[in-house]
Amino acid sequence: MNQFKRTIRESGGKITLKHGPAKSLGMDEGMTMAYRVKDPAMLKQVKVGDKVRFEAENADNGYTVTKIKSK
Ligand SMILES: [Cu+2]
Repeated sequence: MNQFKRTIRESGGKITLKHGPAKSLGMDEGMTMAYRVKDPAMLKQVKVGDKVRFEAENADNGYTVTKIKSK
């Protein structure tokens, strides 16, 4: 979990999420990956280790989280 926290702090504007299959994003299997966030303030809405619900889009500059909140 500490490692996850470090990821959020150091990589500026990115968050690493472990998620299940997301067919709408072309991800047929679960994975752990870094996403950009649409607004850096979104990173303050969740804490390391939280279970979250999120929405993401496959944007020109990479997969980007558009909504996120702790469960
Ligand atoms: Cu993914």
